[in-house]
Amino acid sequence: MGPPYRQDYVSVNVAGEGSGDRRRPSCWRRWKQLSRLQRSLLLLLLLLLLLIILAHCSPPVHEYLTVFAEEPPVDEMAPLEHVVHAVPEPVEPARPALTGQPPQKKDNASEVMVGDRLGSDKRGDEAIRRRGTVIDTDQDVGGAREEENQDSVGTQKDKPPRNSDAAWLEAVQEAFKHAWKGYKDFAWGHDELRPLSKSYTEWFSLGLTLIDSLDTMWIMGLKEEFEEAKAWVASELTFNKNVDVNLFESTIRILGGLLSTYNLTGDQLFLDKAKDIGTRLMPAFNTPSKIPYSDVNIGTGTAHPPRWTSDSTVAEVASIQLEFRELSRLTEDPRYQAAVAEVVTQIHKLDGKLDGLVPMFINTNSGRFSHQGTYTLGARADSYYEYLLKQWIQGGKEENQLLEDYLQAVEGMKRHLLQKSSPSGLTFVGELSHGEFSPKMDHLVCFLPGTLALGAHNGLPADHMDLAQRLMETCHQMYVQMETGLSPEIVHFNMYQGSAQDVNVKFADRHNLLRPETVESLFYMYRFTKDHKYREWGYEILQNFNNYTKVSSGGYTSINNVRDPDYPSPRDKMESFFLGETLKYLYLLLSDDPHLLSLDQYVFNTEAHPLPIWPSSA
Ligand code: DMJ
Repeated sequence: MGPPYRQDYVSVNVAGEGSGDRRRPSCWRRWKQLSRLQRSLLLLLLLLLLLIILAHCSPPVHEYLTVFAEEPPVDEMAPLEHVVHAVPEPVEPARPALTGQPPQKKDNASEVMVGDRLGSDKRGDEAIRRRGTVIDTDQDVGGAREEENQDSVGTQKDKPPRNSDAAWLEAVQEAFKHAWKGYKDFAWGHDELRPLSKSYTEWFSLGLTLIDSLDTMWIMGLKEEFEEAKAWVASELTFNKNVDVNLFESTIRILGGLLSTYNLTGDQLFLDKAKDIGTRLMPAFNTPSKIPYSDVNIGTGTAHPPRWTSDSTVAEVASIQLEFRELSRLTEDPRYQAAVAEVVTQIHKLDGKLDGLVPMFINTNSGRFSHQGTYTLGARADSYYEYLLKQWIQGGKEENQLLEDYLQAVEGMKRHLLQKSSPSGLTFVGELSHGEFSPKMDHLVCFLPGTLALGAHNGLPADHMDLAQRLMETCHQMYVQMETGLSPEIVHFNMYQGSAQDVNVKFADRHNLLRPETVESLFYMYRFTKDHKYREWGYEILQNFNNYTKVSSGGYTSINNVRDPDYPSPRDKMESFFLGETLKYLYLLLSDDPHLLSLDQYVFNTEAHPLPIWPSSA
């Protein structure tokens, strides 16, 4: 019998393992002694354990499972005329209270670092770090060191200073200057800023943000910035380019922006440029039906529909009228106005409307509505309604056909799309699809309170104003019920008695693109009612843009998740309408000067560019 140590040595070699781990052989031996069933069970247990750990570490999966489990019961109480379309996808519950108070941030809402579990983002060599009130792009990846501005972390430090017009105006100006700084430093002359990557995106390659911002700078009295931008328009802006542009987007942002700036400044440069782009857009109307194509090449003068269809969007073909009509008035060339009037006249006569409500698509060959049966005040139809009223106002309230179509559409909306939520009874505008009602409301629909109020101000029925007030409250709730105090792109309202909260938000709808519609309506509501709550609501929204979308090196960014104040997940894009519309409406709302662009003298296009109401011909 040999000595005991020899036995140990032998056992290591028999196990066939390396010599570095003396415990292994005995574990392995125990494992081998287990039956096949025992081994399978153990492996299964390990796998389960791994899955549980993963679910806890990965917020999207974890949240998805939780929220899906909280899905409200499907339809118990259908509205009178239509079957309620059940919400088919998982939704996130909203904050239950309807207090109107700004949401409280969590105490630990301090910062989000690159590489942490809440969602990291790294572009190039930069770390993107959110530090309470700004998204900081200036730290490197390993830069987890604490910064000096800890006092601003995770606090609602900016409460509305009541009745302080000067402070409010300064706050909007500061926001604009910060947005402009980002654009100037990293995207000058390009279409849109990517504030996190300190670069830009091109859409039409026409300096979209710069043109969209011109009149905002003029209105805010930012002369230096305006002059710099004007110099770029004079020396760099050319429309003689082989690029495809979208007729609607280039009309409302570029043509509208140039016409508005011409009207405000009287500078011929802007009218010349407006005439140039307006003329280059005209080939879009050369279609069999005279309903324009969606896209035009402004260099070659050829127009075409999208690759996959010969349809155009109703909102797009019916929301270019204010601009082309104004171009005709200023140039005394009737061709522009005639082209857009033809579209309105044709839509007026078309079958397929539901009590004044229009479908979302129209065919450029046949001139008829296509994909009929869906009615919404949101995307693809929204500004059709807005422009019926605004053309009527622009033209001195003489074009009765426009008024009739508008009034009929409001009645149609009240009859088919208006509902109340549960438990709080918020009035909202849903959608109808082939007879089924869906309690879905886009943030885009929040233009409606302002438009209804504008109509009432111009002599339309007083109940339009009542409805405007109720819808304004709803749009406000779409902000205050979110953890960031910023609205998502789309909400779904609960209509079932016993619901715990009024608003649900699907995962895919949690983004905020810095859109203007709610602050736009707040501006109208305040002008017409003088109720200061509307200004306070607007100021809160501004603060929340500052808290969750401001990028330290300049600019603001769209975000992916309005429900996560710890990491709203920046998208790295500043839309031109943030400067053209959102900040302009905030400035007008907070200025409290009814003579600054009086609503009895100006009508705003759908991109917030003010155009004059035409002098009466009488
Ligand atoms: C803008 O371009 C216009 O307001 C348009 O009518 C809708 N979409 C954006 C803003 O949300």
